Amino acid sequence: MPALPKEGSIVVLTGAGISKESGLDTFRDKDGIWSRVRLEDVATPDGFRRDPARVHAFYNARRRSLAEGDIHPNPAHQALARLEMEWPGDVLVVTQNIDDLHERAGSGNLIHMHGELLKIRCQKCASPFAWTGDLGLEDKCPDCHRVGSLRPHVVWFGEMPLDMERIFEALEDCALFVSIGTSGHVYPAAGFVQTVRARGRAHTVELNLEPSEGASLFRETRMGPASRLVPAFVEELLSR
Ligand code: BJW
Repeated sequence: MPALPKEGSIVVLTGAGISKESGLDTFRDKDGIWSRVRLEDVATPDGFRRDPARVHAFYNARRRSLAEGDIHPNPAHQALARLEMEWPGDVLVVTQNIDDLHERAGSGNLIHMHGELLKIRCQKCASPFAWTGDLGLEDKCPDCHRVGSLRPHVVWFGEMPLDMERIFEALEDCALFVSIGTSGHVYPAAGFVQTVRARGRAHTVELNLEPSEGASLFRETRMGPASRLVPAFVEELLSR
C-alpha cells in the first residue's frame, strides 16, 4: 500500500471547510449557505437568467464580507503555503473555494476551479477582471461598454469548472493527493480521488471535520478541524 511520500508532486484539493475557521460559511453543514438560500436560485445559469438581481445580491453580500470583513487566512491556509515553499517537489493547491484566502496566505501554485469572488466577467467579451465592490444590472463592461452583461466569475452547476486539463495532468502525476474540508458532494472534484487511485501509486489522504461522501476511497483519513489537522500533517510531511 502506498505510504506518505518523501518526494514527488503533491495535489491538495480544498473545500469550504478549510475557510470555516476564518469565518466563512460552508454550504452543506447544518448552518451552511444552502440552509438559507436555494442553490437552484443562486448557483445555476437558469437562476441567474430568471432573477439576476437576486444572484447579484447574493454574491455582493459575500464579496463585501470578504473584501471588507474581518476574514483572514487561518493556520490551515498558512500551512499549505509553507508546504509549497519547503517541499522538494511541486505542490498544487486546487481549491473549490471562491475566497482569496489561499493567495493571501502565500500559496502561489493555485487553481480556483470554481472561480473567484473578487473577479467578474462580461458574458459577451470574456476575460475576467478584478472587482471588489457591488455588481449590479446597471454596470457597464469596461471593454465592450455593454450594460447588464457582467456576471460573477464563478462556476455554477452545469458549467465547466476551470483549468480542468491542468488539474487532471497534475492528478495523473502526483505521489500524494490530499483532500481538505470538502463534503464530496460536487463533481468533478468529488471524483479526483478515484482518478488518482486508478493509477494505484499515489497515497491519498482526507483531512476533514467529518468523513466525506467518498471517505472510504481514501487510504487514510484524519478527522478534526482544519486549523489543527493541516499544520500537523504538513509538519509530519516536512520532517520525514
Ligand atoms: C470542516 C470544517 C473545519 C466544516 N475543518 N473541515 C449527477 C451525478 C454526478 C454529477 C452530477 C450529477 N448531476 C449533475 C452533476 C454535476 C454537478 C454535480 O456535482 N452535482 C451534484 C450536486 C450531484 N457538477 C457540476 O455541475 C459542475 N460542473 C460539471 O460537472 O461540469 C461538467 C464536467 C464533466 C466532466 C469533467 C469536468 C466537468 C460544476 C459545479 C459547480 C459548483 N459550484 C458551487 C458554487 C460556486 C460559487 C459559490 O461559492 O457560490 O461551488 S456549489 C458549492 O459546492 C461550491 C463549492 O465549491 C462546492 C463544494 O462544496 P464543499 O466545498 O465541499 O462544501 P460543503 O459545505 O459541501 O462541505 C464542507 C465540508 O467541510 C464538510 O465535509 C464539513 O465536514 C467540512 N468542515 N468545518 C475541516 N473547521
